[in-house]
Amino acid sequence: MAVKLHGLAMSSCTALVLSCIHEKGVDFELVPVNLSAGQHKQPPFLAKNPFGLIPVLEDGDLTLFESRAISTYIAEKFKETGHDLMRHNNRNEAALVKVWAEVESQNYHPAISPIVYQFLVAPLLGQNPNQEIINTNLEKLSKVLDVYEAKLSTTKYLAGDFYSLADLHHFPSTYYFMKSPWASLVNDRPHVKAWWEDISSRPASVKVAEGMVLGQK
Ligand SMILES: N[C@@H](CCC(=O)N[C@@H](CS)C(=O)NCC(=O)O)C(=O)O
Ligand SMILES: *[C@@H]1O[C@H](CO)[C@@H](O)[C@H](O)[C@H]1NC(C)=O
Repeated sequence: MAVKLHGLAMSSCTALVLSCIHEKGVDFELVPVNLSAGQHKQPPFLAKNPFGLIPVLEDGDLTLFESRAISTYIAEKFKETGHDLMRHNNRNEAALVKVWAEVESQNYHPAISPIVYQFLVAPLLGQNPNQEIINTNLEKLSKVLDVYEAKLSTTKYLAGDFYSLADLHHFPSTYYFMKSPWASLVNDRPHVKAWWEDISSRPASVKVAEGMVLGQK
C-alpha cells in the first residue's frame, strides 16, 4: 500500500521527505494541502499534526509529522531497498549519521532557513526581505560551512565516505539557497562545493528539484 504524504512539492520540508522517498523508491501519493486556504489550520488536518504544519505522512494506521522524523522512519522501514541511508549494519557509522543529521537540524538549518525565507518566500507574501536577518544568518552559516569544509576534506560525505540521510537532509534548503546571491558561500569552499554538486546531482535530488518551483501549487 502506498504511503500518503500530505504536503506540497515546493515546500522544503515536504521536499526533504520526498528526497528520501525517491532514494528508496517507495510508492507514495502526494496529497496537496491548500496553505492559502489555511487548510493546515483546520480540524481535519490538525488531527494529523496538532502544530498545523506540512508535511504529514500516513502509512496505514500510523500518522507522523516532523519531516526529519518521517524521513528517518522511511529510511528504517525500507532499509533493505534502494540506497542504505542509515548504515544499519554498522553501529558506529549509524551513530555518525545521527550526529550529522543533528548538525543539519541544530546548526545548519537554523542559519540557512531564515536566509531562504527572507530572500525567496517574503517577496511572495508581499514583504520586503529583512537584510539584517539575512546578514546575521549569513555570518552564522559561514561558520557552519567552515566546519563542513574541514570535515569534507577528510571524508567524501558528512558522516563518512558514504552518502547518508545526514547529507540528504541538506538538499532542499541548500537547493533554494543556491538560487540566492550568496551561493558563493558554498562555491568558494572547494570541498563543500564538490559535496553539493555530488548530492544535488543524485537522480532522487534531480527528481525532487523538478517540483521545487516556488509560487506553484
Ligand atoms: N519542523 C517541521 C517544520 C514544518 C514547517 O515549518 N512546515 C512549513 C512548510 S516548510 C509549513 O507548514 N508552513 C505553513 C505555515 O507556517 O503556515 C518539519 O520539519 O516538518
Ligand atoms: C486554495 O484556496 C484558495 C482560497 O480559498 C483558492 O482560491 C484556490 O483555488 C485553492 N487552490 C487550490 C489548488 O485548490
